[in-house]
Amino acid sequence: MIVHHWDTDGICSAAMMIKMHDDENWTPKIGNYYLDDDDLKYLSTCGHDEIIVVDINMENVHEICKFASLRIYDHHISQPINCAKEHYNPYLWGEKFPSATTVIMKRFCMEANYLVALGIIGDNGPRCMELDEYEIVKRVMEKENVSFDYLENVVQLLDSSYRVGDRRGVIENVHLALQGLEDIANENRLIRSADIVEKEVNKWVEKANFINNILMLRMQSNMNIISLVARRLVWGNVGQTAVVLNEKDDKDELYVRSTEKDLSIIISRAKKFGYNAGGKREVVGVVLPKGEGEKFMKHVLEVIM
Ligand SMILES: [Mn+2]
Repeated sequence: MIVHHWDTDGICSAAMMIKMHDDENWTPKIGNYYLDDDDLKYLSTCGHDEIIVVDINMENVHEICKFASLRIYDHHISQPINCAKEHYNPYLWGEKFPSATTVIMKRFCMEANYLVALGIIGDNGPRCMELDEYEIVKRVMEKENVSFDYLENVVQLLDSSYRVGDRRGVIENVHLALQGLEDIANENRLIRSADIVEKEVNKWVEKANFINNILMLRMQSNMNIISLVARRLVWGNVGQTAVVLNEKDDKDELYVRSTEKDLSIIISRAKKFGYNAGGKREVVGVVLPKGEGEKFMKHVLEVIM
């Protein structure tokens, strides 16, 4: 069983694992960077004795070792998981990888293909052009005879499922991704959800404003678009830091993205407060109980100002 992140990099990482060895795939509840009781019960009773986790750092992932053998391939900030049969995350030895697809490619000596490229673009957007790994993207563009815009659109389509909260769609997308770029690009289910997402994101992005050189936005949306909104804010303003607070019906979300500051300290601070938090040096996402976002945002601003 492959357990994967719900975004494009996670979907493509799962597809790469399945390409090597046919398997089922599954994603935790969208927005949960941990396995809740339902999810643990499902995984422990689904009849798989090996579970491979890709592109997601779940704080209680070690629970899996109680009922299955565990392997992890990831590139997020994390601690070593000692009960895992293999925990391959270059972050653990100080190497930064732009996607889990590049981690898996390296670990299994695979050739660069469109799945690898989609993972790179998914996690980095147009900024991936500044990375060494952009060579991989360029090679794929030549081989598949497609433009960067085309690949970026495919990423938006794959990501639209989690953004509208379609967990089953995320799981189906792994198989769609294995069929090839054209099948993803022509999938009506995804074209519809991407359209809904686009309208919602545009509505909020234009409401951001600068406070002490930091782009700030308070929004209220039940869609999972906070990371996309933060990205749009930073990409349009190079060298910027964006702080977005989203007050959902059932919880608060805080997302910080910066192209210049090391944000890892925010993760440890959030965890000290007991919040669910994760990310990389340049992005941090925190999930908080409803009504607590505003308070924690003050701590965040202390760190980045
Ligand atoms: Mn990733």
